[in-house]
Amino acid sequence: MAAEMHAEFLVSATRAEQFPREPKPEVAFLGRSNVGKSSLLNQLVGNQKLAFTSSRPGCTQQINFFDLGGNLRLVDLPGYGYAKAPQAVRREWAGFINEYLQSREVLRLCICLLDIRRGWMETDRQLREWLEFQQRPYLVVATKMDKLRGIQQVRKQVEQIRSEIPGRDVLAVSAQTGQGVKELWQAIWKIRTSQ
Ligand SMILES: Nc1nc2c(ncn2[C@@H]2O[C@H](COP(=O)(O)OP(=O)(O)O)[C@@H](O)[C@H]2O)c(=O)[nH]1
Ligand SMILES: [Mg+2]
Repeated sequence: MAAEMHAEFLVSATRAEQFPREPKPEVAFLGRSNVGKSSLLNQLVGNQKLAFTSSRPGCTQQINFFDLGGNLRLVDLPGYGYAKAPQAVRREWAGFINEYLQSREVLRLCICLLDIRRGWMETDRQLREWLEFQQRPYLVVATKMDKLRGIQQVRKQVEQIRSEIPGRDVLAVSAQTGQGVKELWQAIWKIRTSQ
């Protein structure tokens, strides 16, 4: 599916006025700096160079919009929880992300990424509470599953993550190997077509 998808970079926004105006459903990728948002986005569309990935945490400060075949937008949000960023910078990022999450009408689904090895961290929980408060649909995705050895380890970590969100599914994926990406597409597509 991903191979046939035509994905295109649209805009890198640093202010809300720069968000695309054309009403298209959006799926946003959220998570800590370095959790693998951009990598997963690239893997989803089968283009390793589309979203800028980096081993240097905290360097994406814009909200990046990508068009997918003209009927869906993927949105790469700046990572939170980068401890080395100065307080004022962190506040500014949080404000910008909040502005998007609070007011973006076309936002259909938030993909919340967790590192499968670490599970929930405090900033992830804050984001989750904020999304629930805002009544935003979200899907928890545990990434970097290739870093774990064996399916037992994966199951154990997924179970651990799921235990904090009763009644919800947790998908395990790897942006490196592509594992779980098909399932993630199905989840995105279900939301996209249900509204
Ligand atoms: N092994 C492995 N490494 C990953 C995976 N996803 C991302 N990475 C690595 O983690 C680092 C941060 O990834 P990036 O996508 O830039 O994270 P972002 O800051 O959340 O956008 C990079 O060095 C990636 O190569 C994954 O699924 N498996
Ligand atoms: Mg990134």
